[in-house]
Amino acid sequence: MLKQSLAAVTWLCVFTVAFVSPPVWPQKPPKRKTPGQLKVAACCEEVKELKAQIANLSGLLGELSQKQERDWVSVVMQVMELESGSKRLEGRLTEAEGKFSEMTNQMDIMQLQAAAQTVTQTSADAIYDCSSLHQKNYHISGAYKLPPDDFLGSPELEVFCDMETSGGGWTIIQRRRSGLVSFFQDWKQYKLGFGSIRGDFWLGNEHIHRLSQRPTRLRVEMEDWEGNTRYAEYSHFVLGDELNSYRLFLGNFSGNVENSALSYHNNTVFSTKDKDNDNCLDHCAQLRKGGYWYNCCTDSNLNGVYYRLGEHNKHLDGISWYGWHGANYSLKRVEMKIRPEDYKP
Ligand SMILES: *[C@@H]1O[C@H](CO)[C@@H](O)[C@H](O)[C@H]1NC(C)=O
Ligand SMILES: *[C@@H]1O[C@H](CO)[C@@H](O)[C@H](O)[C@H]1NC(C)=O
Ligand SMILES: *[C@@H]1O[C@H](CO)[C@@H](O)[C@H](O)[C@H]1NC(C)=O
Ligand SMILES: *[C@@H]1O[C@H](CO)[C@@H](O)[C@H](O)[C@H]1NC(C)=O
Ligand SMILES: [Ca+2]
Repeated sequence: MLKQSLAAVTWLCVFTVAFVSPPVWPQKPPKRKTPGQLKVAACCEEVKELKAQIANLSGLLGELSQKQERDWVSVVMQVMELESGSKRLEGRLTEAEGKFSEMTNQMDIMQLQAAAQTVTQTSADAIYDCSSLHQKNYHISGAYKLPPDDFLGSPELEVFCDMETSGGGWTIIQRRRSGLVSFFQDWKQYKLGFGSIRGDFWLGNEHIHRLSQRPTRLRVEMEDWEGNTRYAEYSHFVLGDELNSYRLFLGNFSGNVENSALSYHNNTVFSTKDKDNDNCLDHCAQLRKGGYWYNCCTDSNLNGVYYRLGEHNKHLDGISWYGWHGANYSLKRVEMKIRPEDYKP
């Protein structure tokens, strides 16, 4: 519709330019009228009428193009309004996320480029994770940027370090606390990681696999809506590689919460909404709306849907730990973190 009108206007323009506008090429202006020209002007009433018609037409054209412009402007305005609307929303989300981060951590990202330059190419010296940062006297919890390391084959990676809990040195691999990030993601997203490092995120199965290649400890911390906290720790945490569908292996348990909620998932592989690797006829990732080591299906669902207070005890696909609050209780906060087994604070 718009296109057609535009084409019509274009035609009118061509017409008008051809017949109304004086030629633009240089021309000697006639100094005085010759008798022949005078004769033509005097005799041709037809020319006058033609001129009037053309004037009418160009008037019409003007009107038309004005209307076009109005339409166009209103379309542009609408688009801009839509855009600013979605920007506002996005802004509000970012703001909320930002406030959350501010409340819970006061630290800024520390650029470690300088440190990277001084590192010699030995694995003992390399900045591998938050535990190596702790050894280099970075003792403040917060977001850090790990430099890429050719020797270890590790890429640049933004991590969040817990430098306080039971000696610190923990690299956080999962966090739920704001509910602003959906964890109903596909295989690729879980592989590469998603979310925001100061808010809710999954570090990425590839990274977790790489970081767990030396003897590693897993710690899971949870908080319910009444403010009670629990933790579970597992020695010899291993995440297999992608060929092994990121199989989970857990060693010995310690902690102050019932253990089977996670050990039920021991020795099972990872499933997402687009990859059903579970031990069930059902498609657990679809049912529980997350990516996880689904067995048949869950005794815990730490990557489930974030439900807020008031909604948190009505759903089976929430962030649950069956042995603590049961299947229908979605927790308020969860953090999963890892550090080397031989770590000494
Ligand atoms: C110019 O247009 C008006 C109406 O818009 C019409 O009445 C008039 O006859 C037209 N004149 C010519 C020369 O076509
Ligand atoms: C678990 O603990 C037992 C006894 O403390 C020990 O022998 C065993 O090696 C541990 N297993 C793992 C996987 O850490
Ligand atoms: C996980 O399974 C292995 C054997 O496959 C077992 O040795 C280990 O104790 C199990 N871990 C837990 C926490 O149940
Ligand atoms: C969980 O909720 C479902 C349906 O909402 C209900 O059928 C089930 O009994 C509940 N389970 C528990 C343990 O509360
Ligand atoms: Ca299945």
